[in-house]
Amino acid sequence: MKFGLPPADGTRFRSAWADLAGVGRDHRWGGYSRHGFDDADVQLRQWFTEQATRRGLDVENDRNGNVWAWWGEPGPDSVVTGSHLDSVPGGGAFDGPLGVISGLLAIDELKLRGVTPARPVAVACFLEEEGGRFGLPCLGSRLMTGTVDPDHARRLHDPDGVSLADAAKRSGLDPSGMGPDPARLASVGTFVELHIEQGRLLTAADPAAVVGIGSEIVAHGRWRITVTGQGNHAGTTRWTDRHDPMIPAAAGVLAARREIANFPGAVATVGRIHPIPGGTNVIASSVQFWLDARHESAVVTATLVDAIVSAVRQEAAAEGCAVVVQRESMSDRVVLDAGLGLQLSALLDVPVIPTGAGHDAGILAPHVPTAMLFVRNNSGISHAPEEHADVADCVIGVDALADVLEELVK
Ligand code: HGY
Ligand code: MN
Ligand code: MN
Repeated sequence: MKFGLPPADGTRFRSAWADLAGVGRDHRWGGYSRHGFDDADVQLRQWFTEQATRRGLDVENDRNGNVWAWWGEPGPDSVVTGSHLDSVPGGGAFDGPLGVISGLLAIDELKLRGVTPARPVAVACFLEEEGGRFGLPCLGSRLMTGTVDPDHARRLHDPDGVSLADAAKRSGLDPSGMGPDPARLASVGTFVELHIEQGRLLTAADPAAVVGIGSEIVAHGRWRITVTGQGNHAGTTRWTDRHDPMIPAAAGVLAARREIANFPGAVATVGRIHPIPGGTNVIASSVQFWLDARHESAVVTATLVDAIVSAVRQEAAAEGCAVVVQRESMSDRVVLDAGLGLQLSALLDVPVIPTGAGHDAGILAPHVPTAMLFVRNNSGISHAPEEHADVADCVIGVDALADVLEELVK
């Protein structure tokens, strides 16, 4: 970048990347399934701890399942980078791990440049950012910042009925300690998360740009909708006798697509639907499906969800089914630190773009000056096995992060 040495060669990046390539591969769907405290997550945390220790960093596992690697004594003027190691089910390799690996390699870069930080530096890995196992995104950063009740969190369970508390215990973390960690939060002076771009706003802003800076994160939430009908025989139950919960659920899936036309800039998705019992020749007794809705305004997001839910309720009334709607998470729009953004934009001379994806940076932003760097994703595809950033771009991303850290640790 403008100030840095020529980008670090790709060798170190490729080596770190290769370490993770086989961890948590999902042979059913392709891509990766790495979820909070599962075997892949534990293996990735061990890798991170080993990599950090090898660099002489002091590794701390905090009481909320997050891992911190410190260069210098933690203190309120620290500069923290990092991201998450978990994925969505069948997700890509870059969402999360790119930020963690880039943090470690950016520290290498600072040492290669002979930088002696005047402030403590850390690389953080946050627990279960995707919410892929326990259903609540940014679980570790929410626990640390006190934006989720720890008792509620401990009771969250995965599809197999394993609670967060039990999963934490199995991985050696005492769940009774989970909860707000003001001292740790106070030790974060500035947070900068590097992330693969999810979408195509960077390329749209500047087709030649490899790195971008985040300006804001849209409001977004998740709702679990349960439709209950009457289980019955697929072959012998006359149409007039049916109370098929799949019909209102299908109305919800279609309404999610139809209603966004009435809310410009909004998106709504049903990517997960679970009929019970799920037999081919069985009319389901109930159906659970999850709605992911987003818009820069939380009010518009809620209005959009209301419109979708009313379509479900309308169909359920006609089908003689009951509907229960539970909001699983909601994050308001977050504007990232403007001053920091301007400082980094001047330093790196790259585009500034919003994002429709949630991040731990969004959870920390109300508490500490926070910035995001995005690395070019040529296809824009994310949360899918095709998610990809070129090594050359990732190396430039590491160099940009090193420039940012060098600037902030003065
Ligand atoms: O779902 C999201 O927006 C993020 O990728 N966790
Ligand atoms: Mn993600
Ligand atoms: Mn992510």
